[in-house]
Amino acid sequence: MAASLPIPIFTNLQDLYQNLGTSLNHAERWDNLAKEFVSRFGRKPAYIARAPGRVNLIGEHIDYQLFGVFPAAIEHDILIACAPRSSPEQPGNVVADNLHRKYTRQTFTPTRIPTLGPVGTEDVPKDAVHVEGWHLDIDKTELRWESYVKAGYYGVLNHFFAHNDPNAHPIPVDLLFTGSVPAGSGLSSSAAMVVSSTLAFLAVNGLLDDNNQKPKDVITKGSLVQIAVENEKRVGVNSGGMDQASSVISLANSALYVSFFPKLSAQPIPLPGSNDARNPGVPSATFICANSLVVSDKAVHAKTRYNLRVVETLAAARILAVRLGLHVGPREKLTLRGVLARLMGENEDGDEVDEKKLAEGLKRMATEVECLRPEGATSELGVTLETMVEWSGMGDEAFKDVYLSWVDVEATHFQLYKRAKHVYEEAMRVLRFREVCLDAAASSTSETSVLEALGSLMNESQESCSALCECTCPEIDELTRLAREAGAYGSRVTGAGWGGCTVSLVDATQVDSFIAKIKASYGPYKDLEGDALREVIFATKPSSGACVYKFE
Ligand code: NG1
Ligand code: MG
Repeated sequence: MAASLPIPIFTNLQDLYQNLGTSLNHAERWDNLAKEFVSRFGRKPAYIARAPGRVNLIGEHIDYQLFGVFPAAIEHDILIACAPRSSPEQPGNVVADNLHRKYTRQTFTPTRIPTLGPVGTEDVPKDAVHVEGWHLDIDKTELRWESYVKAGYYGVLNHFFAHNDPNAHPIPVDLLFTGSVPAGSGLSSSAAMVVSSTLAFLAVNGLLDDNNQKPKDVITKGSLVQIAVENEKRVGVNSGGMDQASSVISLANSALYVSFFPKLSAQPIPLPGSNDARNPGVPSATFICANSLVVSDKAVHAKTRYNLRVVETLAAARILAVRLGLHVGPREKLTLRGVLARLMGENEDGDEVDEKKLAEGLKRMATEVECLRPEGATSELGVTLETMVEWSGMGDEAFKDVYLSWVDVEATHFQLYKRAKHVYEEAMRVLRFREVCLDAAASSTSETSVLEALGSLMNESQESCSALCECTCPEIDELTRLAREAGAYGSRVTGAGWGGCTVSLVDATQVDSFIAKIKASYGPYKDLEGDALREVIFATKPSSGACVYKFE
């Protein structure tokens, strides 16, 4: 199983580049980072940690409801050169520097606190993030680059240095970052930052070396995903696990089907024609990312956007369960996937998912959600908080405590029907998308009809993201329309949305002409040339997931 494999550690550069399996010239970038590290810190790095961004091909806003998604790691990544520093008087001190001048050098030290005191006391500031025995401040009021570094560090401290051994000290460390994942564009620069930071701290603290580990401590790809998901929540978004899973587990030349129920599992899936890209006449799937250039600031808008979707879908799940007469614990935050499992009598603690049963269940749920349709004059707006509480069958206080106390949301109305319908139908599309890819791989066919089938699922997904999930924006809607006009089989928003990138499915032979057409038709691209244009619209090949290079 892909998730139970260890994190790849390379000591030979040729093996590393081969594993990355991409066409980019890596050598120059890795080499330059190592040289810069020497010039800034006066010694060689001990490791370089790498984590890629990802493009989600299909399955949007459903991972936090525990439905499977279909992303692929991209070639764009974050690299961190790092080395321990011998200054034992400052345990755990971090100097984090960045090749990008915009991100200035940051220094911070986690503080050991003897016992965890009540929040707000002198030892434990109000907004501190608590580690049993350590604390580290993460500024949630504004987006700061080092917050992702701290988030990565937090998990390492929490998992490996939080016990009562006074001799267990994290090592002081120097870090140098470089990144090629565009920030705030839906390609998960945040997950790439958190995963690579987590890996760098694990590496310098000797936690990835075989000889230092007890078997139970071996850090698998799956356990790195779990730590990274928890870590990223520290930055303030209650996300699912798609980004971290694809950044960690992906393999070159394959997309990744990631499912979260009953537990995390991941299956690499080849894309149609991915081995025939240079074979003229054979249609081959190429995915093109195009940035709408609308920046969606998650930190600023989470209350009315991302986190609101999380709350709406959770509330919808409880109400559905109640209406379908299913058991739901008084304080249980049942997911939409959980509702389906209970309806179909699935084993919620088991390992296996009966795929046929899942598909049948999804079909049924897509109609059961009708019971969530709001009525009355203001039904377009959704339902008010009062109605939602009433429908849930819970008391006002209990409802607010379970669904609203842990997350910041701002809304007068809640769209339960639209969101739940989106989730179940989108989950169905993911299964179909996966099936089309698997069938094409099994018969080694890559015909136009295969790309057409995938493309129309992507178009349906875009329509649903726009009309039901309402996570697009006019520019994204326009860009996907232009992409279809320019010959894409399908085009959709990728990632959280409200701006950021689109992903379009194009035949490998059409990439250049497609990009030229979009440049000519999408207003914000008109004045962009050369590198500036390549930064906003580019074809991507599925890349491999996170790894570490160890200097010897
Ligand atoms: P982005 O914003 O693209 O990183 C977010 C979530 C995902 C998933 C998608 C929507 C984070 C870190 N990630 O992705 O888990 O829910 O939105 O499908 O917030
Ligand atoms: Mg992100």
